Amino acid sequence: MPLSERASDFPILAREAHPGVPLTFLDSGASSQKPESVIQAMDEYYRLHHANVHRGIHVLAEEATALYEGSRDKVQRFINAKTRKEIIFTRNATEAINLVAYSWARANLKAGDRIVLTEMEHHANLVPWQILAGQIDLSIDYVPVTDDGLLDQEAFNRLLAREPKLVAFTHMSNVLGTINPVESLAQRAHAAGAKVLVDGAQSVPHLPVDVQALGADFLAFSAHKMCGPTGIGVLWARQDLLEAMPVFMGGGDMIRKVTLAGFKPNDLPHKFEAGTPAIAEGVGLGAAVDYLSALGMQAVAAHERELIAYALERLEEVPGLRVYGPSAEQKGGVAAFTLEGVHPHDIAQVLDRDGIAVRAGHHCAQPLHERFDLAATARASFYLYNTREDVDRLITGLYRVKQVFA
Ligand code: 7TS
Repeated sequence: MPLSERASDFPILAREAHPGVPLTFLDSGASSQKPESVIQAMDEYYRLHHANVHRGIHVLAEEATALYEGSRDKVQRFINAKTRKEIIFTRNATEAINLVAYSWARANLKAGDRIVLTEMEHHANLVPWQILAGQIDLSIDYVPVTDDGLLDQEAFNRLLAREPKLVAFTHMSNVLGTINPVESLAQRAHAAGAKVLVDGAQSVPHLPVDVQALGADFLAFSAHKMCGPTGIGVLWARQDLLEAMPVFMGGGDMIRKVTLAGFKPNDLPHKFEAGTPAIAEGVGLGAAVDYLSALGMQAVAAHERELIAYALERLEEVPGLRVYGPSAEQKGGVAAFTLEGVHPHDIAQVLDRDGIAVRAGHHCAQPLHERFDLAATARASFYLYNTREDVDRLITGLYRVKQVFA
């Protein structure tokens, strides 16, 4: 079955947006929809297998543990991590980045140290570092974004000369769609002596990601943007770094032994997973990985490349419309745009009347919007289940927006 027919795997895509109005879902950058197989896996888990994990000696506890830990193996294979010990389950990408800021950074950075971020980051990869910088007196340098929506490579090299301890950047911008050259950035950062954190929230769902090829030290992503449930995300990190990092949250499961005098942390990956985890969500993430793996991430990426090229071509036809970010070859399936004389929220509201779901606002990237002198954009973001017909409906909808505000 070609990817363009995969919408039928997603029950929600068959519903109407409003009575008699079909749904055109173009907001997968915020969160993707879920295929039947993921919904079924979570339903079945609760109907047949639920118990707490890692502790019981009864049949349900063993089944729940096998399912939950089985998902960790699936994630390991999906991103080609060397060992399952490198897969830490968190609540989402945000928590994964915060884990690195609280554990690795507090143990390894000191007052006066520098870190490098970029102007195109989601707030999730800005605020944790700003909090930390305030607490231990770090300096943050930001790689500027060019008018084309790319990272300024010369500026990146200049900032590396200041010998930062950490360089953290997104693999793919959730606004511009820019796909950053991670291998090259990571290589240069390492040569300058920095550790590298990659925000994979937008890349892992849409592109083949091989952590060994990427050459980073940390990678954060969320299940809910990759056909999985909300409530679970992943921090991948190199085993040696995780072994050396101090524990983050304390409680059950993350310990090997506790006495009144103190505790001994558990082995990886449990060392960083305090308390009862999101078990059903873990199972759902495993099913999502199965679903994406069966389609093949090369195929998913190729489908979205084709779709964004078509979308950019059609959007350019609309008078007064401006799309931000690079050309289709350097971009994932995201188009953030403005329409002359119409506020982005009004665009989204009028499109919604036609059942077309787009996001409007700053998309948790306020500094990036400021860089382009914008308060907000409207954003259409595509996934494997979107089609050229969805793009056509968006264009028709935009002409209607123009009519309403003419
Ligand atoms: N990093 C990037 C690049 C993102 O796009 C997002 C979420 C996050 C981090 C945070 O992910 P979370 O699952 O921890 O919340 N981006 C969006 C978006 O573009 N619209 O809604 C959420």
